[in-house]
Amino acid sequence: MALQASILPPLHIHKERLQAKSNASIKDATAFFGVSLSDHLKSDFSPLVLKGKRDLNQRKTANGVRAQATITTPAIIKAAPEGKKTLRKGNVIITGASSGLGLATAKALAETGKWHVIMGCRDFLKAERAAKSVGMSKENYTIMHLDLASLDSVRQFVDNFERSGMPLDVLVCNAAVYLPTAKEPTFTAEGFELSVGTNHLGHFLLSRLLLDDMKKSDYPSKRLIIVGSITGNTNTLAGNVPPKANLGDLRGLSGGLNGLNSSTMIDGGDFDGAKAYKDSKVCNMLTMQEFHRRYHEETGIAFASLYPGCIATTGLFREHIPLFRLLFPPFQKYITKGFVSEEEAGKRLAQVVSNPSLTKSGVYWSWNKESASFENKLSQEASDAEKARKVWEISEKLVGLA
Ligand code: LMG
Ligand code: NDP
Ligand code: PMR
Repeated sequence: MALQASILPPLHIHKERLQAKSNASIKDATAFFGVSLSDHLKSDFSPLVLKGKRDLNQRKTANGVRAQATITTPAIIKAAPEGKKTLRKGNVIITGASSGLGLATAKALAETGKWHVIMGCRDFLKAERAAKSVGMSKENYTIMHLDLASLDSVRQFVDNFERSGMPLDVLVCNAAVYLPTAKEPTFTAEGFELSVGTNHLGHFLLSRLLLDDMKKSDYPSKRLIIVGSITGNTNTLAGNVPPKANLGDLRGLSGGLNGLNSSTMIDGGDFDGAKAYKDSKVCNMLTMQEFHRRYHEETGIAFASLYPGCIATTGLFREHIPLFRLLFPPFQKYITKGFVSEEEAGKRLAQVVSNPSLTKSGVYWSWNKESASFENKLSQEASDAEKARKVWEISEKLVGLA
């Protein structure tokens, strides 16, 4: 055991992890980093990580933005003795990692030293500054340009990622826009209403295209995570604050949400920015479950969604009126008590990425007052399998996959 201890990195079991363990069932109490300790001991561990550098500076993205990305590729090292595989860093793509939850998660994962974070962001400079501001060190992240409001950009991102040669182990669909005060709809490059177009359709194409990359990865615990929310779930108080999420019979989605020959809203109603956001979160949670039904058995990938808590201080509320931005954090802190800091929420999402006790697929994770994770129940609409299938089929037509 002395030898084992000397060749293994130290185990950092955080408070939340311990609490999570008390709640969720775990197979191996000593497991860490997505690999059970017993598996880990079977493989040779090398602290060396080979790095291949490729400069993708000046690659032109589809929407005309010159994306700069210096790719640092953590190689898969095959250890010489007995040709056994050596544990390598995990590679995780996080969309919208330039602020809020995405940034806090990137930071939490990067500082473990066990993850290389690919930050999929629409604003390269902002992302670079954000990574620096939270003290992420260069070898732990790569920024790649991604504008989810453009399907060409999504395809270009996937192309760039594949050219980098990095394996893909975990994908986190986190980015979102929320336009509660918009009187008129705005649109993505392809003409979809912006909230559903970005939050759902952009991620839908991204995750479908990256699924093949994930299938190829040899990582022991592969996960595809789509961030959901309480406000899309009408089985909660928060989900009953008007306007409520409701996808109706999907007539607007079928029509392409373009406001020309169809409504901009999924249910065919009049434009409402707050409702469009909540509807998009329902689509996120339905998509996760449909992925699970279609691909979990075949690929072993764990598909999950989560509500990380109310992170009332993030950029999500940037379009809201100043009075709301002033009152919302104290309201959540002292009245609903649903408030969580960006740091705490980042640790929660990082658990869903890497905690060995959160490997169950098809699950919507939440955390209780003691910050322990539990499997939460989705609303009737957000767990409607027939609706999930329809949203999937319509979405694949809209993004050009079918
Ligand atoms: C929709 O309205 C809009 O229609 C839509 O366009 C979009 O903007 C969307 O989600 C965004 O909102 C939602 C609607 C819900 O409006 C509100 O939520 C507005 C806030 C209503 C609160 C009224 C009180 C305001 C007085 C402020 C005084 C502050 C004092 C409190 C101090 C707190 C800090 C210590 O509206 C409803 O459904 C109303 C239902 C009412 C439920 C009452 C529950 C009581 C909770 C306690 C109230 C605390 C108010 C804090 C306000 C924070 C949010 C601004
Ligand atoms: P932020 O606004 O801080 O973060 C959203 C991120 O998405 C930003 O990095 C933003 O980029 C990025 N983004 C927006 N549009 C695009 C686009 N077209 N292409 C690429 N990236 C884009 O909000 P949060 O951190 O709060 O939100 C993160 C997730 O958490 C969302 O999915 C949200 O629904 C969810 N959530 C948030 C809760 C909360 O209380 N805040 C509660 C429950 C769920 P940029 O920095 O360039 O603007
Ligand atoms: Mg809500 C337990 C009560 C609870 C929780 C956990 C949230 C979360 N909210 C709760 C209650 C209430 N909210 C009540 C009683 C009200 C009426 C005063 C209320 C209002 C409210 C507004 C206006 N809440 C909001 C808004 C927003 O604009 C936010 C939103 O809906 O964005 C889509 C929001 C939120 N409340 C939350 C959370 C997590 C949000 C952010 C939404 C999200 O990220 O999905």
